[in-house]
Amino acid sequence: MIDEASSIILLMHWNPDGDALGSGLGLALALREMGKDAHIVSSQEMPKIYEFLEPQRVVEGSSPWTNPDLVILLDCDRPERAGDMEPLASAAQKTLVIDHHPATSDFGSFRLTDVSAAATAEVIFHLLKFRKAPLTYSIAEALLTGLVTDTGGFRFRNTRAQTLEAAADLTRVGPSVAEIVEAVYDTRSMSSLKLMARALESLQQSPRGSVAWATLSHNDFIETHAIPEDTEGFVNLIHTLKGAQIAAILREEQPGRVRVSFRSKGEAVVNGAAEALGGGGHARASACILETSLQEAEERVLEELKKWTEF
Ligand SMILES: [Mn+2]
Repeated sequence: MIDEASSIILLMHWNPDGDALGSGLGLALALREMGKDAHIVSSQEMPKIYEFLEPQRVVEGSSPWTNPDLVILLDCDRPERAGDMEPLASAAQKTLVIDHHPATSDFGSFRLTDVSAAATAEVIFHLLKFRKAPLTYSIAEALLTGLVTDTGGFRFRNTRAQTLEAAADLTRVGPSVAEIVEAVYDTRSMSSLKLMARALESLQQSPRGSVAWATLSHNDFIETHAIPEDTEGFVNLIHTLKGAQIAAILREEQPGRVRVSFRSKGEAVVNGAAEALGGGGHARASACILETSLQEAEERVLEELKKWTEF
C-alpha cells in the first residue's frame, strides 16, 4: 500500500502522546526519505514537552489534499479516535492502521497491529527494518521517543526484548535515551510541581490498600496556573504507594469534565474499568473522560474499581 501511494496522510489519536507523535513523525520522515509526500494532519497544538522533536516539520493543521492516496491511522484503530480529523479517515479510499492496542474495531483496508509491542513506534521500527529503510537521526529520535514514553523509560512491564533491541538500534543512529528522558520526564514547570503537591495532598487509599487515587479540581489548575499536560506522569507517582495495585488520578480539566487515568500492576487490570466508564486502553494503562462533577466522577470511578479488585 505504501509503495502504491504518493500522497500520504498520517493521523494520530486525539491528545497525542509521545508514542502517537513519535511514531507519526518517525514514519512521516521515513516516508519522505522513500520519496513520498507525507504529512501528519492535526488541528491540535502539540504538547510542549515534545518541542525538541520539531513536529512542525511534518504536522499540518489541515490536509493538503481532498483525496490522498493513503491515510494511515496511528496508535489507535478507529477514525473517531482522530477527533475532528475523523472525516479524513472515514472518507479515505485506502486506509492503513498501525497500532499496538487491543482491537476496538475492524476499520482499515489493512491493519498492522501487534498487541505485544510496547509502542506503535516499535511496530514502525520493525516495519522500517523489514523494508531496509534508512534511519536518519530525526527518524531514530522520534521512534525512540515513542519507545521511551510508552514504557515510562523502559520501566513498565510492556518492555520486552524486542523493545530494547529496537532502542539499541535507534541509539546507534545517534539519539540518546538520557536526552529524551531529560526532556520528557525530568523537566517540569513550576506550575506542574505545585499541582503535583496538590495531587499528593489529595491522595487516598482504599480500606484494603489495593487502590490509590488522587483528585485535582478545576480550581487546583487555576490556582497553580497549570495546564492539562502538566499532569504528565502524576498517575505513575501515585502508583508508587506501597500495596496499591491500581492507581487512578481524576483531573477536572474543565468544570463538569473529568479526565481519569488508570494504572495497574500485579493481578489487577484496568482496561475493563475504563471501558465500562466509556474509555479504553491497555490492561495496565487506560483512561476515560467523565462529563460530571469531580465528586460524582470520584464516586463512579471507585464504584467501578470495586468490581475489579479487592477494594
Ligand atoms: Mn502507544
